[in-house]
Amino acid sequence: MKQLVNLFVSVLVLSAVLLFATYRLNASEGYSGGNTLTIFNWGDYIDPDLIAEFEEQTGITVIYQTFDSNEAMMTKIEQGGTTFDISVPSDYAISKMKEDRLLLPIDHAKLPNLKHIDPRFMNLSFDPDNAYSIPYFWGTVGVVYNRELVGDHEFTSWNELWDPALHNDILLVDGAREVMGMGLNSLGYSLNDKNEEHLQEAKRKLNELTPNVKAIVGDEIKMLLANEEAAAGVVWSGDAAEMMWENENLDYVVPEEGSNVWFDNMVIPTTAKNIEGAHEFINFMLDPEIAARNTEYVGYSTPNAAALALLPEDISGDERFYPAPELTDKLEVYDNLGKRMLSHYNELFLEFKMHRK
Ligand code: N2P
Repeated sequence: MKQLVNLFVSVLVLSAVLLFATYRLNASEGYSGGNTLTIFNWGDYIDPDLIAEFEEQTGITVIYQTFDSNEAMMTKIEQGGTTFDISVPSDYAISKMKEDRLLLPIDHAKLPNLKHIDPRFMNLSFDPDNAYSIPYFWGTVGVVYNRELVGDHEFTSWNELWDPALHNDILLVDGAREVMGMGLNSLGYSLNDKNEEHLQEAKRKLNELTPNVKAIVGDEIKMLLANEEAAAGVVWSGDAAEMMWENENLDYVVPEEGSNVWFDNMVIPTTAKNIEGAHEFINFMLDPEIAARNTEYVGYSTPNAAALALLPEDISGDERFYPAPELTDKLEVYDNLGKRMLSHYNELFLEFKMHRK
């Protein structure tokens, strides 16, 4: 009898262990059974306190994962097999994901806070009527530079980055569209150019920049420039804003030949399991007070008019990060260049990276 009891206890313990292991496995794969919400966002792109507050308010448990490029994010979602209830692609990636049927329609009736978004950021060409995407942050691509380290340069032209005096002293954000776009813009071409000769010319021009490039980096770019490890960097505007809070020698400019204006929007991918929770999260992030706190934490520009009104004047009135529409109208949004051309841009960027080795 004692043996039988022992066996029974062992079986019970084993089942409990197995049950727990399965639960852990599911959780780590982003399984959205139960009341969980899996969010897939850019690195350093949310105030972590807000996630905790959302969990508290709704009883939903958030599983949070990050990516560092639209391309990496799209590949992961295309592969399927992982639950993502929310993602935050940029304009051209939204257009591509729509085309590839990777997005679910968003029910505006569930978003009472949508009214706070400035109409200037609604109905943009990549998603007319915002049927699949809701504004999160927006910004530009430009040059952050350290006034103490760059001599007379003010980077009103991209071409100033090629000055031999900046040998091994510049950093580039690790983005294919950003770096190729800069190469094309520096030659006076569009950052959506599909002409093969122009693209090859841009790559040759980028190769010539190699001696000045200290590193091509992700989110660490903020820390490196704030710590004066390099004199200048090609960055997204919000990262520049964050660095400038840390180091007052830094300034940010969008060169005159042109650059990119981008829009990152929240979407619900077809991999979603908690569609209700996804709407709750979007509406939560649209709340003016929440959006204002997120903006102060992250440094990027908010498309939420009511949130902007809550921010201190030194943020909302800074024209480097809230340029007037007349200025942003002169900048280009990345086009969805189509599968083949997007891969080609990636290849050329990779070749440029290899050239440095
Ligand atoms: C934040 C990344 C910003 C994304 N680390 C620009 N689209």
